[in-house]
Amino acid sequence: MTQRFYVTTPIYYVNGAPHIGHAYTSIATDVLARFKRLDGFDVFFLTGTDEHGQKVARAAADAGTDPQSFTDKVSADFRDMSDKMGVSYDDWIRTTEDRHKRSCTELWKRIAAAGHIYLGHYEGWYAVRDEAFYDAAELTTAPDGTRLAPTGAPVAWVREPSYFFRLSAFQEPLLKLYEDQPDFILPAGARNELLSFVRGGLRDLSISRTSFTWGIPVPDAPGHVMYVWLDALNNYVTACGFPDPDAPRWPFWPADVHVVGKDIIRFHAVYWPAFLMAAGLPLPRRVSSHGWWTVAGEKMSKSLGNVLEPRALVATYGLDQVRYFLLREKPFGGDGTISHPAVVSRINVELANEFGNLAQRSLSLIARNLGGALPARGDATAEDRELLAAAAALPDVVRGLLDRQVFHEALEAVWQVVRAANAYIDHQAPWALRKTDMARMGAVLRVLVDVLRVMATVLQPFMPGSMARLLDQLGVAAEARDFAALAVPLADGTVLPAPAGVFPRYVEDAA
Ligand code: ME8
Repeated sequence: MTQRFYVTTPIYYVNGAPHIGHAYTSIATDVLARFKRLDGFDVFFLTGTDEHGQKVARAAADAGTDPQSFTDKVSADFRDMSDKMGVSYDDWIRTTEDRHKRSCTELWKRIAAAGHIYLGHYEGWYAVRDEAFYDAAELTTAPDGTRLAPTGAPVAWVREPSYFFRLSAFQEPLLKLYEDQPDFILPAGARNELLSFVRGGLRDLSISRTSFTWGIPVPDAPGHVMYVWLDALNNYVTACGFPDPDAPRWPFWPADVHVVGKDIIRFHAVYWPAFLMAAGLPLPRRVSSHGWWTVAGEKMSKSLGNVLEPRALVATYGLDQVRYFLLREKPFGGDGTISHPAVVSRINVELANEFGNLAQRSLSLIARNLGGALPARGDATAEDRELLAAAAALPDVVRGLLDRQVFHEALEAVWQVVRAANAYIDHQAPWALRKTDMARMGAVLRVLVDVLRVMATVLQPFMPGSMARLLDQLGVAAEARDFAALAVPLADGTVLPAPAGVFPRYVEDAA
């Protein structure tokens, strides 16, 4: 039976325009989805938008529109951005859809029926920007007297009737979860932080609000709307058809990986499993968190005017170049910075020189000297065998690394083979063999084509468009590009199309 794989991005708040941070999460998740598809899995890849709550309601009011028209417009813009970034999602969920309202109502009822919800009064600090409650002890005071959350978001004192979720009852079950599934939270740094947070004790969580109406009504409780995080997290089961056990996608639950930024790990690794335990539903297998992008060392902000628009970056550098940079430049779990020279260097050194030139040199020697016909392998030398073995190991190596979401290590593993192949071509010098030993020249070029084929195949999830063009040039049929197809050698004598560079150098505009 085909194995299933369910992977998600966070659903993005529609209070403003998409930026490179959102694109980053979606591209990383896309790489996982594409890899698993090539590995023969039945994949469900979910993304979408988080549309309720005070933050979005305020943004709509500031724009002078009603929240529904506002969210329609911004959600469509996020969707356009995802499409332009090559994000191959299978479903685009919006929390204002009826299917989601039905699903949240049912989730609430199950948690309530199990005795985990009670009515009380909330009094405390709330940050609309984070849609989160904070303890007084966590706050700092700005020079102008404003009280600030640890994230820098201003907080306001809130006092209103509220339903509470008995989060305190889940401290032990959560600690047991983290212990039984040591990889439930990755990377280890994020896990350790969360462990000490949960060990410190959990307070019951306010899960309804009465001071505004832009949310999903709490069943049988006029005036209460659900806390936006309860609503938002539940999107992951809504998309599987919850509460219908016969929904075609229900077998995808529980999710294999929720990819999230480090800012929202607590919601995904504490609140979400606790809600699911309370409702008697299976828990996701992994929450994988990533670090933060800054722009030339500065936090992106509207006031600094340095917010990077993903579609504009693609127009400047090219889609696959941007995708490659984001996953290569920094360790997934750590922070990193984007700057023009850093992007240009990755493009010109690694993509154009090391990888693109290798393909171009090999394929043009075949075109010029062999009429474009794919040469046969010769008797393998030790060098041939070493390079071929390094390439043949790549699918397994990359699979192992992507199963732990260490994207930069996966690309580094491929690049070790790229560098080895460059050393090989320089040492074998097929252009010189042309005059002395045509048979050996053919054998060397065939080794290079076979190695390029494996590299292009495993790089498809990262750079789908460019690798499709390269696989065309290598004579690999469109239906033979998954990992299983690597077992079948290319046919000797296949006439390859005329080679054309896949990665142009980035040349600074003289103007
Ligand atoms: O938190 N660097 O939505 P959101 C890297 N709606 N990633 C970044 C980033 C940056 N500078 N800025 C944002 C929400 N991100 C909730 C989620 S899920 C049930 C609800 C990414 O629009 C990162 O993945 O604020 C972060 O988690 C996400 O955008 C937050 O998007």
